[in-house]
Amino acid sequence: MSPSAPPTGACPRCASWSTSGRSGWSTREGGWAMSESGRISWPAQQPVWTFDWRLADAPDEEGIVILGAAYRGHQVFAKASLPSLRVRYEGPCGPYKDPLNYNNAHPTSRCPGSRVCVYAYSSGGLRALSVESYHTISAYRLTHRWVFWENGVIMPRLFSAGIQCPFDHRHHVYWRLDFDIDGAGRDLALEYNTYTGEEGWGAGWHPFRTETKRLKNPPSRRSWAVVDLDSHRGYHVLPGPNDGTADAFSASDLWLLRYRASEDRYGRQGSAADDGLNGYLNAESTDGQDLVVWYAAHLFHRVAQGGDDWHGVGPDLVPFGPW
Ligand SMILES: [Cu+2]
Repeated sequence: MSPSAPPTGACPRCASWSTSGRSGWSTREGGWAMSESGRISWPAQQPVWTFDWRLADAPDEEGIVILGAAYRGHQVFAKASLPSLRVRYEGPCGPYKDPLNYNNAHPTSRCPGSRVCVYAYSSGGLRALSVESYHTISAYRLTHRWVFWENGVIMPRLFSAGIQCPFDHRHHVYWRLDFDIDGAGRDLALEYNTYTGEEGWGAGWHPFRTETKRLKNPPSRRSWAVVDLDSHRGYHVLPGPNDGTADAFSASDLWLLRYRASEDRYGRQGSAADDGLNGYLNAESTDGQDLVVWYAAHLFHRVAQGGDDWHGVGPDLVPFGPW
């Protein structure tokens, strides 16, 4: 049995999807790095989600990567990943960049044979498939999870516990969402605010036709969406309740970029001191283009809450239109 074989023995419900897992030595550059990867078609009967996943070591360390995801046969992502996780202390430590990779991932009791654990569950009458990895970096314990619901909702999540340095701090989590809704081109991103009028996209919605960076703004219920201009299928990007707002160290909450292969740096995005994303903003058109959305959450850890206090962040990605 390979280390990443489907954990059917450990999880009675694992029989409800078909997956092929494997581990091996390779990277996109042909180098020597361990990885674990697999293919999902879930549920096995009448699949609603199909995608590949991969968890690799350096230099491709970007948490669990989701590749070629399709919902009900329509493409959603070319790739979704977590290429940067930075932490800044209100004290004399760091800042640090904490890569989520194969090497610092560990099997858990739910999936003792693999570092990426795939399991199904039900909540509120809906079924979901979870793909997660558990990591330790120094004193930190981190869980990276993608949840795919049968109604199309996707929940990227990062959970963290453990105190590395006894000061309050924020973990800044950057998800890269390379949307390719119904294919790579013809996508448009919009922003919702309660104060925006009717501009042809429904009350409150304003389209962004060039690259931009944005902040969260809860008073105007600010959120975002990406829509395919031909099929009118799209996804909302809804900030999570604990995702926080940018600060001087991590200065934006969302970047809207035109896809450029050179701007996918895998796990080497930015540094501990700088997320490096503003350099990609060069006023390129985002009107009906191949788009990439970076979403940042800012997870606050108050040291007085202790090292066993788990906190989680992440947006909800909610489909709309005729999926
Ligand atoms: Cu922390």
